[in-house]
Amino acid sequence: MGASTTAYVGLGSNLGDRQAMLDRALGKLKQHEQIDVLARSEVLETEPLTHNGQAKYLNAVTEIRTSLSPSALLRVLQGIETDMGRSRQEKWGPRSIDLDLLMFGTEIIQSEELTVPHAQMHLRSFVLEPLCQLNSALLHPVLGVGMTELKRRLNGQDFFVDGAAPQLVSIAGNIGVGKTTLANCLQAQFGGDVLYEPYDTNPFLPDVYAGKAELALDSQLHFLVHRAQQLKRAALTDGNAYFSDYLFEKELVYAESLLDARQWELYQRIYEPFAAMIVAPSLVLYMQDSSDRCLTRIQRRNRSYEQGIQTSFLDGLSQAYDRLIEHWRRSPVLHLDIAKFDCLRPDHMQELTAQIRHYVRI
Ligand code: A4P
Ligand code: MG
Repeated sequence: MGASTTAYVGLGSNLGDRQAMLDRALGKLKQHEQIDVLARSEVLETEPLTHNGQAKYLNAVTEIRTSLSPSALLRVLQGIETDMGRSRQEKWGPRSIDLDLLMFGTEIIQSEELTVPHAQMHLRSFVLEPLCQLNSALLHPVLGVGMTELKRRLNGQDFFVDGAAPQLVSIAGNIGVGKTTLANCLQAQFGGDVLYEPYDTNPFLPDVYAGKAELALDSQLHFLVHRAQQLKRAALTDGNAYFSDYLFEKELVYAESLLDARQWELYQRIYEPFAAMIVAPSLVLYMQDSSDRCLTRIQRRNRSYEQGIQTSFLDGLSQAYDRLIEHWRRSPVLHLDIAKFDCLRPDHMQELTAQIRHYVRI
């Protein structure tokens, strides 16, 4: 081979003898004079991206070296698909074999026939998992982020950007971390609406912070009802951008730490029907900072009922948030380390908004 490039090809099959389909496709790639197959990932069984009754997929990624141009390589991939598809006479729906060109060196290609890196790869764990097995140091040349970090954002799930739904970005993080400030900065960049946590209209909250534990359930129910009103499907417009300075599910974090065992049991039952009403965020921004720095901001903003908050309380909340995000499967999560990110710095905001646009249509 002459000058050659390392490329990555994604393989998928959800029809017929899926393993045999992957093996045949790989065999055909190996036979090509201008393609060296260097490595193949493990084969993963994955749920179909849209759960519309389709069968599960087998997915894998292969690393190749080739002297072909990107468009010549695409034609080879399509030729293999056509050969194998024809033998199965499959026209629509499930596919016996799908070969996608994921990466071609570090090239960025935007033509009518080809988008490289593959336009959806950063939203698909069934691509990023096997890709990271082959080369965990790879950088996504458009997002400017490592594949390992892109994989972490998805937490094992697969997503697509549904531009027709409300484009809700929810911000999670401890008290005083700067969620409202960030929500305002995002609205200044993108337009749309900010959905503020209605903290100052909760008549029970000052008493709860003052130690009246018997009012904790009332306070939590007040928050639950108001947040569900804000985030319910009927309250949000399709295609419009929303930035909420809270994650609805944080209710559970607070309720568990503030309620006694009997209140918590009752609360969980009331919570369910409200949670079913709300729109899931398209993206979560998780802001993390030390409890000490959060406490300094809380003292600076000087809301009277917050002044009794201790570092230990913030530490507990921080751990509960970490657990919530660790188990989060409903949307991608961007992690923001507030020691390194400042939303008042234009260069930081520019970088963040560029990332957000890859996950939400705004
Ligand atoms: N095209 C543009 N860029 C590329 C590229 N980087 N690689 C163009 C390959 N093709 C690219 O492709 C449609 C057009 O995309 C072509 O004309 C090509 O010029 P296609 O393969 O004919 O059509 P397709 O397979 O229906 O589209 P695509 O985009 O490959 O389908 P998807 O989005 O990959 O969906 N769930 C799981 N768990 N695992 C899967 O593998 N795959 C699909 C297929 C859905 N759900 C899945 C999986
Ligand atoms: Mg395809």
